[in-house]
Amino acid sequence: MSLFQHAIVRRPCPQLAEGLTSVDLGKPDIQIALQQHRLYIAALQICGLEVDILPEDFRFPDSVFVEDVALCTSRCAIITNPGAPSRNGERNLISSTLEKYFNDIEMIDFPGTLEAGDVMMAGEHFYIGVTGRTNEAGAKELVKLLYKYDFSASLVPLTSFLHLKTGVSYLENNNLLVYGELEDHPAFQKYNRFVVPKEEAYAANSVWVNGKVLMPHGFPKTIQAVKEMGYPVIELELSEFQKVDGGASCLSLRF
Ligand code: CIR
Repeated sequence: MSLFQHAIVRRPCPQLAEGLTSVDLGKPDIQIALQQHRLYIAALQICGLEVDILPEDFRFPDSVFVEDVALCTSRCAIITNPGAPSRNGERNLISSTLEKYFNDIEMIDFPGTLEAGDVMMAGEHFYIGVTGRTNEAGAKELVKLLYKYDFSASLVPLTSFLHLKTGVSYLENNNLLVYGELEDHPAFQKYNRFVVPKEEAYAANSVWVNGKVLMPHGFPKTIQAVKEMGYPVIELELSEFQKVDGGASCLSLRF
């Protein structure tokens, strides 16, 4: 596996409380969110990444979830076409930043929609969730682009998750966290899987960064399982992002 050198994040904006959500955990507090975000950046830096911090954008309440607007691979970057109407304009904010790091930049376009929270990289293979945000046309456009860069890809149709990575995280070395509708999915049987218990569902979205795993604080069984897989864990308070359906991976692009 290759190590990441860079991350891109975007500061949360005061309108974060107007972000899309499917849970009833109250409204995020922007001051606490900013502090949690600073510690998230520090965790990426501890993992050796140089972090490019983009300014908040008050026009887009969900723009802190920068993972959804681009897929960054070792060979190219692909700007997505978010399926949530309130988030679609976020795709226009990222290209100048990506141009600093990538010679090859591709785009997903209508009728295809795609959010990169639906894309999970496992070595040279990419799993693409088909969800309310990523339609089949968008997923197929992405497959074509990935093949162009000598990667492989496959589609994972989903029924209940917001995004694919809501319920599955690849932690390298054949290790996987998996939850809910993906527990018995044939595509993931070949991995060494830890099935995340229902009460810890939020921890199914954890993120491997250069040998360490960034995980939300407060999910002891899953954290213990990841430690037993051999990874140092960095626990992060992400409560304010959880209130608007955001998890550990959503807050950065890593490459
Ligand atoms: C949304 O619904 O789009 C945001 N409130 C949360 C996005 C989370 N992103 C991710 O899982 N990659």
